[in-house]
Amino acid sequence: MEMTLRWFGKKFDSVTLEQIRQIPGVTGVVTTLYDTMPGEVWKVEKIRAIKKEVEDAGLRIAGIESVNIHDSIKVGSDDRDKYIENYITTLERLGKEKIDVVCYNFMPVFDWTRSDLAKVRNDGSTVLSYDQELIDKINLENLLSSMDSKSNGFELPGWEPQRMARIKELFELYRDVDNEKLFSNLKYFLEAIMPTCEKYNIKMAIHPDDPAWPVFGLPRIMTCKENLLRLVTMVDSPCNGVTLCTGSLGSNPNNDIVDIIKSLKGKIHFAHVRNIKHLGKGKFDEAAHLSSDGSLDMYAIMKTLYEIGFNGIVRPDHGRAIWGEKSMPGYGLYDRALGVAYLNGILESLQKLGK
Ligand code: DNO
Repeated sequence: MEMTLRWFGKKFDSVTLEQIRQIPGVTGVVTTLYDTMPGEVWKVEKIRAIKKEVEDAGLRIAGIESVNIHDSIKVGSDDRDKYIENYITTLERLGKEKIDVVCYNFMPVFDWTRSDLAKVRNDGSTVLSYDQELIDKINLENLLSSMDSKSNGFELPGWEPQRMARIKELFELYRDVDNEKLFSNLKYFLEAIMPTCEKYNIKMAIHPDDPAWPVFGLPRIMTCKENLLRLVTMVDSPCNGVTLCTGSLGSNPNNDIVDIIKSLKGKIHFAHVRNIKHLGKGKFDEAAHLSSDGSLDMYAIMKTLYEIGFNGIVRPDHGRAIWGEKSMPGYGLYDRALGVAYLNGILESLQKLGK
């Protein structure tokens, strides 16, 4: 496994490459061209520039998170082929630069959703949290303004203002899209891009829906073992795989993460490993990575990844905001670095015990 950290680029991240370089065991970052819009073809010069910047700092781009999918592709509208062509061009350009893992999601309208970006815990740290009851009560405008007011001034991935300005129009677009339609649009997209992925050995890693159930009446399909297996079998290619995100799948206590990892053997291209604390139905707080701080068994998760021979990229995921750090919510340096140290400790013992 290669330990990485997510990095949003100099302009958007409070964490620097120099800091990331000093976290023991981290050799790469996963990043994106954060100022490109879904559907846009990525410029070769921009790809090369960010690659150089990362390499000059002694790291490598281990993957892209994310190349976002244009809504026309998700909805299956008449102009989708144009956007798929653009996506393929971007993939070719990444492939030529030897960037070979691409994380993406197929969530309608919203990427991840939370009801609070800075819930204060007993230890004084703050975390992202979700409460379905609050979400049900809140109207969209209020949600958007609360996301904005607690984001420490950072633009949140998936909640970019340009996108949120079109929120009503986006809801309208998805009016006739149900789970089956979404699955068939995903299949159409994957079938179109797989030849290019295979040519450059680019591993597509779909991110599960977060939380792992429908929100705001919108369909959501990447929520459980059955649907993830449907995804990996419906388009049969070694490049069609998943991002195993423990926090997203783990938001639903019915998802048995260890079992999901075993059933996806060979299909996991990227792992996001984080812990959450279940607080009741449809309610959870994010937690420190340590197993005892939340509801997930992080040792069992890492052990299963190790045992199925997963040797792809892994990253700690959302951390708490600690020690006074002001960052993009979930993406500070300190708690994610603690997460790396902890996950590396588990890995070292697994490797030594495994010999
Ligand atoms: C949130 C992230 C997601 C993820 C995308 C992948 O913090 O886990 O935004 O990057 O869903 O496309």
